[in-house]
Amino acid sequence: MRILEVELRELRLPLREVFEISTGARQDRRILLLRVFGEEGRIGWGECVAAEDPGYSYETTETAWHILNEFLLPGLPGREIEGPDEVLGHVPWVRGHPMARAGIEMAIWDLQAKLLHMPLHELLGGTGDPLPVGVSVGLKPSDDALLRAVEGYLEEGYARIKIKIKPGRDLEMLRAVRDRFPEALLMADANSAYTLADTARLRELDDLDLMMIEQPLGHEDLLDHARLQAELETPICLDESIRSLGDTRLALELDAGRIINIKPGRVGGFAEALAIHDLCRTRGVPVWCGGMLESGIGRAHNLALATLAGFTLPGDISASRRYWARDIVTPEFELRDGAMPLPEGPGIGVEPDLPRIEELTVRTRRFGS
Ligand code: OSB
Ligand code: MG
Repeated sequence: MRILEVELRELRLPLREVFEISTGARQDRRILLLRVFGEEGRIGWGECVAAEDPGYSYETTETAWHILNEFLLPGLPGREIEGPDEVLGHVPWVRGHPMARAGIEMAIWDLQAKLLHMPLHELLGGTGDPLPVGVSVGLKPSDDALLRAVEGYLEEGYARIKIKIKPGRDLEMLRAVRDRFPEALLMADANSAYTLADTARLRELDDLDLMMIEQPLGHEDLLDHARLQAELETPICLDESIRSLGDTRLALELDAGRIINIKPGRVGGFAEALAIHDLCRTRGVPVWCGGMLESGIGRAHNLALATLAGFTLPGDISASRRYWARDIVTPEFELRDGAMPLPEGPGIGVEPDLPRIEELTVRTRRFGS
């Protein structure tokens, strides 16, 4: 596969509503999109999941722009590669920055799938069946507002509801949701808001029949997660702590969590995500696909990955309108009968709306022309 040209652009896309988690609130997304031009006029698309601020990971839109623009992209056009595994073969010395890497790696997967005339999910080794999916609900100003939101999402057909928590907005709030929806598949996500000193409080969550509690402790603290898991019945799911296969090996060895949230955009792309998936599958550890408030492009990538057999739990792959007044792909992602249908076309299977993307773009760099 020959890479002819690469394009990096930043666009601004406002969320329909504020999304608040324990580390802060988001409204205006600064999204990096990658476009890779291959032979036969085929074009692969990728999205970098880095956020506006370093509240989830050290990477930001700005650091990812820097790493892609200065190091990852300039040497790529003109190269002939066997497949996505080789996309960063010209810069094997670059360390870290998995979100920046993933943006370009996942674009190459899309391009390869298109060159092979097959849907991305097939190239990744998954199926084309519609998937039950979940939704992530941010911190709300009141329990009432949260209950209304949860009710709405259950009516729309989401299979599982994830609720953001933080100290002071946890036990009582979750109990109100559990009392109101006794049968719902519920889980909580703390985004690292607690420490081991909160163990007694977190143990009280065991009564609420949660599927899991996601990333309760520090983003780099596997050892404390292992100590906490030993005290909890509720499985811990790791998100921020898992940036690579190596992190996953260590986490499973330590029993720091019993479920893994795989976000391909967080772990450096699909190759690493597949390796994590395979390891977890061998160990009998369930995985699911998380999200990073992606546009329809990143959402399409996530959905394709989530069709693999080890993804036994619903992912954070909600409909376009959960986040966007209007998505940048057609058709938009929509639930049908409580499941997310897979697009059928080659590659990511949805068409980026180029005129609209142009309108939203604030800066662009082209490599290879
Ligand atoms: O912790 O999973 C998270 C969004 C941004 C940053 C971190 C997280 C999230 C979400 C939303 O929970 C997932 C989504 O629907 O895209
Ligand atoms: Mg999370």
